[in-house]
Amino acid sequence: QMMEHAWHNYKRYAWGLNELKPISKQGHSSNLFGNIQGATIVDALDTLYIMEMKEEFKEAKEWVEKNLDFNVNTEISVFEVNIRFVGGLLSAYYLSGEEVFRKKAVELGEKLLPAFNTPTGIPWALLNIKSGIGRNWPWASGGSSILAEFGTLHLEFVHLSHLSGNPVFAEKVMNIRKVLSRLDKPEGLYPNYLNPSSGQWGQHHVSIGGLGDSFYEYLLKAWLMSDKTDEEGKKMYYDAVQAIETHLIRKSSGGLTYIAEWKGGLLEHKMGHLTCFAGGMFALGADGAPDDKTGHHIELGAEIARTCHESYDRTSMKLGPEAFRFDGGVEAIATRQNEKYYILRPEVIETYMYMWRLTHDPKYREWGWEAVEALEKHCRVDGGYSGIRDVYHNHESHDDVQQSFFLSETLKYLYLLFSEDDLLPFEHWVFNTEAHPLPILHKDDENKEENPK
Ligand code: DMJ
Repeated sequence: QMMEHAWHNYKRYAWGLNELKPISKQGHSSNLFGNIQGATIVDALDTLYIMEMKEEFKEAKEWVEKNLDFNVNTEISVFEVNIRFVGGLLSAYYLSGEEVFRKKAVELGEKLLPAFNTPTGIPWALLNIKSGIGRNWPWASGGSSILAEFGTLHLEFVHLSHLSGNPVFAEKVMNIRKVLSRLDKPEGLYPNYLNPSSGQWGQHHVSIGGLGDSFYEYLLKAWLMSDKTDEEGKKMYYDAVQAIETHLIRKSSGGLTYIAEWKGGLLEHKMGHLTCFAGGMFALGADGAPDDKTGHHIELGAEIARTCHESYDRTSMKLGPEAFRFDGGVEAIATRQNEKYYILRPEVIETYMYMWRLTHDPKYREWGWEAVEALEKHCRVDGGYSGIRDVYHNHESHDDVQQSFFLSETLKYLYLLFSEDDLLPFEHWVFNTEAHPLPILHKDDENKEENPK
């Protein structure tokens, strides 16, 4: 019902545009996608499919066939377009088998290739998909590319090669790996900024939240998606987790485990909502953890889930802030006004979903249900769902944006949290960072294709 409300209002007020403004009941455009249109449609395709909203899936598919157009003179974020559009199209293809999605995914992948034309092959953040001219965000440490952006192309690009028969996509992302694995890492940590021309790190700022997050996620998932054959991805992931544990993970005096940020060797005792995805990641990676550390990684996931739940529970609205702190006498509470907002993000519910699947502890469903009730009470409006400006207030001030990831991630992870484990089982699927399921490329399947008998 929540998906129906989000979708039908998008359809009514913003059909074909990127996102919905649920209060003003009109379209919302973000410059992340330039003039590419229909972000909500493409991001929501697989959610509609999984929820068996057949009519809606059909109309979304028809829109993609007739209107999704990449022949536009526009500058886009390579990362955002990859995770939402390429990821969304790939999942829609794998779930439905409809050729149009495969074709569009490969066509868009080809448009993104000029982003890799840098001296090192580390891609630009921004790309004009007509001219092929790229550049980096002007604010990013002396012209650097961003770890979470260039490190979050791997899964989709491996699938693009798989589906197109063209090895170029996989080669581009394997080269990113090569550049990273050759570089010295301060204390074994990966700074968020890397200059694509010099191949040197920018500012030594390390984060498992914004600017760093999904790079770590994709190391683990690349290994899982390769049917556990990608030993390099595996090693890089577990080595990184080791360094994160040593240098970033701390326990508050009240007993809450959190992941701090690292700035040139100094810790900032702050954790972002984005960082909360790491609970699910640690638990998902527990199985392959070296040195008998499986139980330890599950426990780490459980502790992060508990801390993130506390960040929700300690607000008036029972929805978590964008960032919360463990200093100045507070724990798991936002202290700065500009960190008190909630924009319908999925990471905490994502972690509940992984923890539920991997432990079946009923508290994760209880916590997920608390989030449902809070979303219904505070974010649901006549025209859809809106973010909130301050989750510590008693009265909502809505930000008037229904983010496309609310449909692709937040609602999908909630649905999976309350479904049986055989819906998109982890043995066969990994989720990209926008919650788009991609099939594991099983060793046996490859043999079958090469030698069907
Ligand atoms: C999504 O686009 C993805 O989950 C990304 O990895 C981080 N930001 C948003 C959701 O918060």
